[in-house]
Amino acid sequence: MAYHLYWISGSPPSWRVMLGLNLKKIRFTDTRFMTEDEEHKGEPYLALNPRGEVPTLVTPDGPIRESLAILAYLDRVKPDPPLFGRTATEAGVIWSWIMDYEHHLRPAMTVMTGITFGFREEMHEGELEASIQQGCDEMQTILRRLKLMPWLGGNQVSAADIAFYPGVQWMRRALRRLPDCPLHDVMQDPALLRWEKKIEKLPKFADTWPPHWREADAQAAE
Ligand SMILES: N[C@@H](CCC(=O)N[C@@H](CS)C(=O)NCC(=O)O)C(=O)O
Repeated sequence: MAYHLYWISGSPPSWRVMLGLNLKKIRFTDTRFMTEDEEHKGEPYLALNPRGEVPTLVTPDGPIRESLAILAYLDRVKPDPPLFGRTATEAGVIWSWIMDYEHHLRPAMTVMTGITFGFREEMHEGELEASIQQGCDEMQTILRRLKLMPWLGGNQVSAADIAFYPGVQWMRRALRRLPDCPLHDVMQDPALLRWEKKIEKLPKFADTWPPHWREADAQAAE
């Protein structure tokens, strides 16, 4: 098989790449690293990804790292359906939404989920609340867009939707532990729910759902 993906369950950038590969109907084999085994921090993986991060996609052209770079690569390898638009305007709009997410919502979301799940400690008082407030503000901007357009980039699914979706699911996960959080209302907006349902109808979507979430939810339901 020409493509091989290294990933960790629940890793948002890994999830993006899986969504992209499936949307393009590109078949791939894969290696799932378990975080606790630290395999991604040792040789030979560091030769593929010097930062020891996932995802890395091994391709006929060599290893490609960084989720957005991998999506851009896939778009050149197989232009249909396009992930970054067909026209200059579409590319500009899609990138604007991606960079908005990367620079504004994702940092807030990383703090919020990090503190909620105990991956990191609160550095200063009120940091969790501040990240939630920023998350609400940024989500409002995205909701205004999703009320106007079916997809973030316009009329077609694009890299903007794929880049954003895993973050939404992480926020939903964190909210289970934050019962009184103001983000609950925002996250119930029909425009967002409609958009998520459309993503979840994309090819092989179910295969991309983090297996450790599936297992944890099945155990909790027993
Ligand atoms: N900017 C990178 C971020 C990659 C990243 O942060 N990966 C995390 C998982 S979400 C990772 O590999 N963490 C393992 C570690 O650094 O030990 C991308 O978009 O691919």
